[in-house]
Amino acid sequence: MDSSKPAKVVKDVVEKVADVLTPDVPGVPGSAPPSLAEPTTPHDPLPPKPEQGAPETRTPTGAKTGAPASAKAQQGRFLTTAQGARLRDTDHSLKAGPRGPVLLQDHHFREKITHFDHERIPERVVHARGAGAHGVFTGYGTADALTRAGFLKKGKETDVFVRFSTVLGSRGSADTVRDTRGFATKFYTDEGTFDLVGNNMPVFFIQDAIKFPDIIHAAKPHPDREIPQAQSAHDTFWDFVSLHTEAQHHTIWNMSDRGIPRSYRTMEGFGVHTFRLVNDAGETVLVKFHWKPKLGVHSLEWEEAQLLAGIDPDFHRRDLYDAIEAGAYPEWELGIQVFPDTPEETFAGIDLLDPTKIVPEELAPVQPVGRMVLNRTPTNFFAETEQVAFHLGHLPPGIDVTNDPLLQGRLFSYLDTQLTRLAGPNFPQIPINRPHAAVNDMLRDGYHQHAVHAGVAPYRPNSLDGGNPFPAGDADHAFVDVPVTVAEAPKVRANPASFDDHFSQARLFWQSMSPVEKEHIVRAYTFELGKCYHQAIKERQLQCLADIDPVLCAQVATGLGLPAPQSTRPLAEVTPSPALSQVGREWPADGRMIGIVVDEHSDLDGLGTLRRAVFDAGMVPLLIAPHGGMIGGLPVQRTFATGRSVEFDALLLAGAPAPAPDALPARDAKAGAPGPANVDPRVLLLVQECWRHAKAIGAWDGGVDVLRAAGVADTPGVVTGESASDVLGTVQQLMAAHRVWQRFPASIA
Ligand code: HDE
Repeated sequence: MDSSKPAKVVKDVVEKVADVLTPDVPGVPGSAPPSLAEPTTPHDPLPPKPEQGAPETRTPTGAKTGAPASAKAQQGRFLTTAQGARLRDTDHSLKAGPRGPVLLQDHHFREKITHFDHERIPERVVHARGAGAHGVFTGYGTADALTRAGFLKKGKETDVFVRFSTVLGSRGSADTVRDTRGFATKFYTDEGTFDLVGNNMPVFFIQDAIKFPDIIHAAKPHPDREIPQAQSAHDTFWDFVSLHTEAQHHTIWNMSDRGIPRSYRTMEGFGVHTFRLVNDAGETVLVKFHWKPKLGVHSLEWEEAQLLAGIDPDFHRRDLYDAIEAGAYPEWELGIQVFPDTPEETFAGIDLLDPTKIVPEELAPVQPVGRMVLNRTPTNFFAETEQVAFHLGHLPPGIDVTNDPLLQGRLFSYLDTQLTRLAGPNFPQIPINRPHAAVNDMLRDGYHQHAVHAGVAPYRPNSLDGGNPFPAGDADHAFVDVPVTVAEAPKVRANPASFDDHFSQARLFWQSMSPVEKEHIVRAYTFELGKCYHQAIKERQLQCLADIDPVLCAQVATGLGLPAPQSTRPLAEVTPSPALSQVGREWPADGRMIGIVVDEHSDLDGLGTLRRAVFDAGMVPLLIAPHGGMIGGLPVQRTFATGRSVEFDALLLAGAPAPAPDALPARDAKAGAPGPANVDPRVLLLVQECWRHAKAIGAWDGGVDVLRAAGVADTPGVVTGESASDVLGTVQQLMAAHRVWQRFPASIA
């Protein structure tokens, strides 16, 4: 499929986004709410979607058995029991008289309540909070010389399902917490499912999977009070990472803006480990996988993230679904860094088996091998997003693993965890997990067996089922384990000596940041360590920071009110990697949200033209007015009571609304005296927050008075003019850089 849309389509798309975000307004064509009365005429359910079907039952040779493909989720017009008996009442339990006790014989009551009692399954032990989407991957054919994997061939389209997640929080936790994000992709390839189970950061806290319970126990809420939720800002996390110094590189990524993405759509993804590709000739290369977002890598500002956790805890989930449902499909390119498969398994002196190390893109460029477009939201969250089961051992021919000890341990964990989470070994038969390749295994029985296997000989060799199933030959695209030589070595519990360098790449990351990104990192460490109760933990982490960079250490120490320790080791000479910085480039502003503050005195005729101009620029205008309903013949999407700055990427002020009756009186913070009384205080807050979060602001007419009242007129990134058309173009240009970076004080060089 081709998502490169002509301008007209983009315009339709953003209009649809605005519709999605527009509440129903009585009397407006196309937005009349449905009747509030309960419908009583029986009619068919919504047509089932393909994924609602249960797995087909097949013979050992792969042919359909003819047995019914089991029940669809919803059939027929009438309410039934789980056994299909029609019901006439589901609102009253069977009682001995209207005031009598409920009878044990009420089988419908017992079925309904028993099923309800068991609706919840264990949440994922990590990555419990997530959001998923369907899409399509199209290969470029650029990796043909390196791998036999068919889904990477030129023009080949493969269905995918992606689940994004946070790591630490429970299922109901907020989206915008500071954390690593999961980026797991299931490619339903013709040659078997491939799961690329990555993160939005290219390194990990530990080098050996046996440490995973340690880092997770340290980062999860304290076992006594079960707080804090979805946070690393607490003693046990910092206790562990300051003692276990191999975690320092991943930790500085978490403390950077990467830990608080603006959107799932603006995240990079990384396979983290080094994988091995093998081509038809059996030749191999080592690779690292990267996802590059079309919209660039962008983040929230920490205060925005904190506000959003309360104002809209579902911010990332909503953003993903709104964009897809409006047709503004999120897009990434899949790329690989390629390294020769040498016995040392190193590149430019970097150990490729060490998952706490990156290979800078300047040394090994990321080469695009395909493109992914997410174009469909799940039909049912539980059935798809909750039940999807990823596993690193889901590999198609042409992609194999390496000896990275973290990767090796994950090969055990992901299969194991599904046995508890999805209650048994038949989870591959759940519709979302079903391979799109033909399956003919000899696995039988077990809890929740949905397939009705025919034949009598699920073993090999056999003659009774005609010898089926047969091993695939060389020409049949079988998975072949690459016969890598394993060096003769003693069995030991030890790491290679090259794994001992824990600081030089954390320093490389720090040195690659722009001043404003460094400032954010300092603030993040200061916040997180400031939340710790134990002085010794803060001091120990400051020692680690001193071994990363003395400037970083000194700044955080100042914030904590502690002395900055000296480095205990020589600081590595590093060459910064500009590719690690998010600042300094320009990106498309597609799908960005523009808030437009209007009131009854605004140039209402010009409003329609303004909205059109924002649409035409590929962005989404949201009108913010003192009241709901309509203004100037246009629907109001946010009121001063429901809108908050964190939702918008830029703000336009087309009016100076006076305080509405539901506004709190404005007060001057210092004196407790009345503030600028002529502007609604919520508009002032909107403007001041947007300014603080370095968002572009444009104003004309009465809007210019609001800028003055808010104290932000004539500052960087605040544009004024005679009319909307004067300011919109400049605001748009400012947005290409994501934020007005010069508004942040850059005290660190
Ligand atoms: Fe995971 N991880 N992990 N992890 N991980 C899980 O599997 C584990 C690691 C990642 O959306 C679990 O099905 C171990 C690195 C993602 O369903 C579990 C180790 C990376 C997801 C598990 C790691 C990840 C998981 C929990 C250390 C990035 C969510 C539920 C060796 C490359 C997948 C589940 C989804 C989920 C184990 C480290 C990414 C327990 C033992 C490194 C994106 O199996």
